[in-house]
Amino acid sequence: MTSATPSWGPDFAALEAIDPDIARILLAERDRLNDGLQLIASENFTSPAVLAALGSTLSNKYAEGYPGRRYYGGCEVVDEAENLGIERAKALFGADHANLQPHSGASANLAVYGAFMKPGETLLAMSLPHGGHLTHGTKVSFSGKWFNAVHYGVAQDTEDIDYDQMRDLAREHRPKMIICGGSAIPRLIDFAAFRSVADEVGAILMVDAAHFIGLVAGGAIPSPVPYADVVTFTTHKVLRGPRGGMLVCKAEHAAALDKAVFPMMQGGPLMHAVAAKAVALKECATPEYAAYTRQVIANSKALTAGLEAEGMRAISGGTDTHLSLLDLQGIGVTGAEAEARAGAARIVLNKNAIPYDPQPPSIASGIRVGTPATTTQGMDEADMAVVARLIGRAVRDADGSQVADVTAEVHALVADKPAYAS
Ligand code: DSN
Repeated sequence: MTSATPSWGPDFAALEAIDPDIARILLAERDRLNDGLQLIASENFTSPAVLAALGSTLSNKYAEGYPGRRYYGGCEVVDEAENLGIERAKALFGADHANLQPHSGASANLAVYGAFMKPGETLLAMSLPHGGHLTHGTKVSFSGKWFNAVHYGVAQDTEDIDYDQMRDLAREHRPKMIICGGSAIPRLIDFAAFRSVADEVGAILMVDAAHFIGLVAGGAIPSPVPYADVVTFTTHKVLRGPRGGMLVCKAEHAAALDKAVFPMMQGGPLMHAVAAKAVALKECATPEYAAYTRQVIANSKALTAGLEAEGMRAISGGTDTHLSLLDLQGIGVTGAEAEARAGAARIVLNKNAIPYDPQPPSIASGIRVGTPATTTQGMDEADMAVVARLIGRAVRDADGSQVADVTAEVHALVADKPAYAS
């Protein structure tokens, strides 16, 4: 079989020839993305340029260490990629220092704990059922097994972060580290408030910005970088880069955090992923990306308003970001039912616990929806109004009688705005 692409780059024909099963799966996943609405708040459609870097010969290189200080020969080329990425990250976020090597957000968080904490010491973070994250001290994670985790939540009336509770817990427990950020927080976070509490009790402030760092990169929401000792994030959410992690920090913490990423927590970096992160950071520095991030939020607000009109209650009364959390108790549907019914009509979203949820997490009373992916494919507020109506129909469709109709409308909506060209 001949190939139109050179032997050193992504070569789909070669893959088809060698492994037709995996080739078929790759096409099936592209078709799945094109065939419906992707509303998982933590997902996006990364660019062909990022995918090209991921599918490159940089995947071959061992490069333990950092640019100019490696434990292997032949790193002069990958050094250039990592240096470009570091400089782009520093410029984009106004940070003193950046590390692009964490394999994931969890790895980045692990490195921060490694740099600043010893087993048994105390961290203060948002509780997972209120919107936090697995790696912020839950009992099933290393972070909850190795450290004494204390959790703040949202206030019952506002459903926004309970800053008074956070401050009181910090004063009582004197944590070594305070963490803000999470995976289901629709509202802006008051980083100055966290900084002032961290200063008062002598704690390190870590912001896990995985969900919203892309909005920061585009200038659509305020940045945590001036306030935090260290900001960790994933690179594949709104930021629209490859799957992976990253951190930026103040100069005084650079050496400790670099040592914690390598050699404390990781071995060889994934240089193809590091290069792909550099590509994404370049894309994020453009006016087009800034406009994209503003549209992500506009779409999120429109989708949330539409879902409220469908009888779903927006936790905290709305959203300032790319995601919202909807309480479905008022329409008598569980999160698990909603996820399954929407999925049957090619609308992909996830069930999610809501604060003070009476249901277990496997059922949940809510759903989480986000607009990074649909905005990448060019949808606007008018499209979101249609999407909200389709979700409303799908999640109420207990007997499946609406599946064909709703699926047809989903297909009409995505027909001229595919995630990826076929
Ligand atoms: N699993 C990610 C999310 O969906 O938000 C967080 O790690």
